[in-house]
Amino acid sequence: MLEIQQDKKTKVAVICPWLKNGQNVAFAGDEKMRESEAEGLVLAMGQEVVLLQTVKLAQIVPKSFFGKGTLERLKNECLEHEAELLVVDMPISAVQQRNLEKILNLKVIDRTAVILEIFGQRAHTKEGKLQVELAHLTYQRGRLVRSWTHLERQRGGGGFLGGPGETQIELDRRHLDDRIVKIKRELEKVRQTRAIQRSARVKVPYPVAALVGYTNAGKSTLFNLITHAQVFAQDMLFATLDPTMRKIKLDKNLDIILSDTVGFISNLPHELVMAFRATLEEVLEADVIVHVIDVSNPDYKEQRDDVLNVLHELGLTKIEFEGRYVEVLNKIDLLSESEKKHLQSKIGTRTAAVSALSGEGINDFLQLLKTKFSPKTEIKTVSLPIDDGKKLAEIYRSAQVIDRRDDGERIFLRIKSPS
Ligand SMILES: Nc1nc2c(ncn2[C@@H]2O[C@H](COP(=O)(O)OP(=O)(O)OP(=O)(O)O)[C@@H](O)[C@H]2O)c(=O)[nH]1
Ligand SMILES: [Mg+2]
Repeated sequence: MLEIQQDKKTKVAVICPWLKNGQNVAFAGDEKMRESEAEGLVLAMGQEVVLLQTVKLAQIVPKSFFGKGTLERLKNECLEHEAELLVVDMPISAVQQRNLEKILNLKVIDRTAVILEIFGQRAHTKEGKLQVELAHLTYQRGRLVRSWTHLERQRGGGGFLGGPGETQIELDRRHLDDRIVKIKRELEKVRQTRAIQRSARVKVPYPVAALVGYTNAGKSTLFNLITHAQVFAQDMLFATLDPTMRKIKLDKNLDIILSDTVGFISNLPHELVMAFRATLEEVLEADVIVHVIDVSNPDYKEQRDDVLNVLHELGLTKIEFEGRYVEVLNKIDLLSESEKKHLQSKIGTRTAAVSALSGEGINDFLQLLKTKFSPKTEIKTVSLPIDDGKKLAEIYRSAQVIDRRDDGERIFLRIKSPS
């Protein structure tokens, strides 16, 4: 992890490289949106941004990422703003990182390291922590191999800025491999425990609604408003890394569990995709999926598509969406009257426009949510051993099976049955 002092904010210079040849990071928005996202990440890390700029590049310089002229200018500007850390909003190699640090006389990290740091600060369940550590070790291991150039072998030994020698690298690599194996084993154990807990919860006849959406969309704020629970809600990206669940009463005879989840982000570093996806497992088992969208964000349509794509990739087919998908258009308090009118005129039967901050529209949303949990039927997930044919036949006889999955050992069924 980064050695950032907890009591004092680190002054950070944020540089967004913009490749002129179009080989850009897969970023949908324009320069301003990219800058504000990169700034958001650094703020989410708990640090202060003293310099924020887009740097146009004709190409990436293999050794130092930026060209000589740019580096000269950056060095001066970092000095002027007293920056203590430089964040490059793109993946950079270990060699580039070390050379940049040497030239700029400043600690340098890339986008992946920033997100890892945030995930590390936010993870609070055992599984979340293990996933982040695994992602971190994988990241470190990748850089160890890549940084092993002949130059470093010659140089040997060395402190932070010099390359480690061959033996050291071998040792480090073996050490990392050992840790990775150990963490994977621990993760497996935690997952098994969780599966048991989950099947225990299934026996409690509460259907589940999961809040999903882009980071900063307002999921935790909405969750708090509805549950009055004190979940960490702040103007930060990734305020939540682990799902949080609370029971709420939608109606006299309708108790459901509301589940808050980690936010999506575009262009997630590949080391983190697994860690992120694992946190979404819960979402797949939810009876109703509530997609929270920040309509005050100019980029909200792309963000909405991103989220839907990931849900599709995770195995939620269009048919599965039918009847169990709700959209919440959030932050309408930030829209002008005419924008609000326009939005409201387009609202369909599965959508509610709300402000999780002021409470406007929340009743409409709760009403809409209620319709998704029909009082006459109950949707629940049951699991049984894969070889229990008798029970399986019984379930098929007495209920309507909406979805069926198995993990090799157990079958998971989502069923609709009279309550
Ligand atoms: N103006 C306005 N701000 C809102 C509204 N809902 C949430 N916010 C603000 O948006 C910021 C992010 O809200 P969160 O609830 O933490 O967002 P989230 O979706 O849980 O974010 P992650 O946990 O990072 O995925 C906070 O500063 C909230 O106060 C709203 O309806 N109106
Ligand atoms: Mg949150």
